[in-house]
Amino acid sequence: MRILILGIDGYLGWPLALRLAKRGHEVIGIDNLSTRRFSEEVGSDSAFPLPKPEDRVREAKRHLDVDITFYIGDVTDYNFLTEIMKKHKPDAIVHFAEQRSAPYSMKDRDHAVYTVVNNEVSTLNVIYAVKQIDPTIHILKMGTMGEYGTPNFDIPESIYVEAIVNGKKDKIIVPRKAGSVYHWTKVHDTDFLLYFHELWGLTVTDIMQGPVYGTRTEEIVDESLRTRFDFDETWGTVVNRFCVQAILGIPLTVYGKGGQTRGFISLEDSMEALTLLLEHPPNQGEYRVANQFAEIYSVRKIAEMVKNAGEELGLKVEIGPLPNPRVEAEEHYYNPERKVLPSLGFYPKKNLKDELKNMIKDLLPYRERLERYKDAILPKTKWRM
Ligand code: USQ
Repeated sequence: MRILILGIDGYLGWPLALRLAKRGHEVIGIDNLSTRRFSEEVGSDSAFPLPKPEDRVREAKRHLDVDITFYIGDVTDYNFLTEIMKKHKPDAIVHFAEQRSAPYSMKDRDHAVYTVVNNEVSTLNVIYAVKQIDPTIHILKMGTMGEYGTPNFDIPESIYVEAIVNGKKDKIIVPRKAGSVYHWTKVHDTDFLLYFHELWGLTVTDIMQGPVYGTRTEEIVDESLRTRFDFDETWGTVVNRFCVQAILGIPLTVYGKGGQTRGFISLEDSMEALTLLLEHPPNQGEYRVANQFAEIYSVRKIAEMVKNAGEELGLKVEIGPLPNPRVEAEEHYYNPERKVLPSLGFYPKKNLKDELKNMIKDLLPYRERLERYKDAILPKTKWRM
């Protein structure tokens, strides 16, 4: 297949490019390199130094013998996007080209507005470009489990549910309750995609993914192929952050009671799941929702697991609960359905306990580099300013 990855320079985009190219697909990518700039904006950087785009492409050729086409540009520029689509005629588009950080979206009005404009314009551009150029293209859209918040019902793997409202039954979109401006943009993406799918018969996979952790995939066989790894308060997600904190001797930053529970997935398993969804597209004109996670844990449990993994590797790790800078449920029910990926043959190969040790081992040689960005670790962004 010919696959266009929007956001190819990111934590998921780059390893997905390597995976798909290695499997014989033609991979074309676009990125505006915004995460590199935004990480600098908050006084941080990737734990692993990132090669320039042209060096990434060259190293992929050298180590994996694959050809990847990497364009620097912005998906919110409609002409740029459609020119590339006309040139490469993709069978599928993977849409990762969004601002992906909840704290970044909650810093102030400017960051909220940027997040909304970037994420919603990019999604609308993808929708209109597919309609204009080839409506049979499969759109694989990265959504988030966070669209639903933490409801007191089992999160279904479908877009509609039957509900009784004021005594009358109807089919309604599964209720969503996002917990940040970023998460709301993902809700709106789903609403736009669903609306235009119903208008124009677009073929869509809407992936509801939980937080991803990890440093490795099968294709990362050399330092030069590593994907970015963020650990600051804005761009790092909880597991990745805790591993770096364990190395730097910072008490693990459990927010509030730590009962916040999410569905986690390793980087390797995320790549496996995305590849399966691409290689087994839905029927033409179908809207498919896939809940993408492997194991469910609370933040408190993750902190205990990181502490154990760190101590087995000789680190002294403390857990240091902090007042929660976010507004979210700290003890709640959490039970998302998961049928679509298993029906395609997906079973997670990795588990958090083993991966934590691999992550800490991979990060330890970069301790000095991590020290440089230590000030960006403790949370400063507050939901209630
Ligand atoms: N948390 C802590 N301590 C920390 C960092 C986070 O206790 O140092 C807590 C947060 O309060 C939250 C949970 O851990 O309850 C997850 O936070 P996170 O920063 O790992 O993830 P989140 O902000 O939810 O966003 C990440 C990705 C986002 C993706 C989402 C999936 O950045 O792109 O959509 O995970 S989900 O969480 O299912 O919404």
